[in-house]
Amino acid sequence: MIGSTTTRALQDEFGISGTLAFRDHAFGGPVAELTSVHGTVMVAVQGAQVLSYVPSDNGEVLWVSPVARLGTGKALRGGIPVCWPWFGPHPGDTSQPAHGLVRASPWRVVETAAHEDLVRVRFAWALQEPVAGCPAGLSAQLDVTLGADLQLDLMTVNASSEAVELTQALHTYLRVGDVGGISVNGFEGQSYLDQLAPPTGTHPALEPQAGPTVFDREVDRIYATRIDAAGRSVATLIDPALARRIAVSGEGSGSTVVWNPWIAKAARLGDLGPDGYRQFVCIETANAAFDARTLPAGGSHRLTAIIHAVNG
Ligand code: TA6
Repeated sequence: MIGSTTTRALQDEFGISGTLAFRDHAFGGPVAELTSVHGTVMVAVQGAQVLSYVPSDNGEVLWVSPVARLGTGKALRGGIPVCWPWFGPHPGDTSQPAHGLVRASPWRVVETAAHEDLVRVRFAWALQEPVAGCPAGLSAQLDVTLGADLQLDLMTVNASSEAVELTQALHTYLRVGDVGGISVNGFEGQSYLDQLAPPTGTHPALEPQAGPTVFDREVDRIYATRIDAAGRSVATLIDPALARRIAVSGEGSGSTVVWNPWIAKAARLGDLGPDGYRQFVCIETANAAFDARTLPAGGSHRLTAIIHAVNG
């Protein structure tokens, strides 16, 4: 458990009576709890990782492994891990952790705010020295806002004197009634990079998506996201068993990762709990693979995910 004095200090400095409180979570670390007329959100200080989102008119939207723990030095399985400043394996250094540097690392709480029906907590993380090709001066800020939906804004600033190639994802684990009965709309006619296809040289083939995305095997795809005139994308999870639809909208993102490990990979991962693979699907708002972003010296980029659940 990260020291409860940390939690007490966070509560004293950033707590907002009746709407935002810090407490030690059973998973073993401090969390921020956001509460409003729209529902509740819980965010761990470790990884600035959203662990729960319960709208006032719906059930839990996110999935967290029943065997998840904070403070183990590993990313907690579930919720919305922040993959930054690279997505997947490090492009040049296999000794680096998958999905970047910050998922299992404590972030700094820098601000909290409550305004009308919005409640927000802001976290920050900054590279103090160069790591794996990422220069000191590269920093991230994550805003988690509870309103009529859940919004995450991941802002990257490159205050270094060199250009940085950034890949990243808000790796959202959505709770489902049974993964075999769901479908995901929004990628019909789009191309995707099949992460399960055997590597084929420097330019892996893009596959065409015909119809909704369904799950009867391991699925690990990086879709070229369809962007509207406002620069926004949307993927919709249809979940008949829970009688709900969940829209995952993105801004600043040209790629969306859709993943379910299915049986064999779930067994290899070993931290999903019994039949855990049937209880979630990941729809990840990203800048991944072909959608990497180059930040010039002094440049910045905002990646936004907006999650909204509707009954029916
Ligand atoms: O987002 C899909 C993915 O890259 C999969 O390939 C799988 O590795 C998943 O992320 C989980 O990665 P993790 O490092 O959290 O086990």
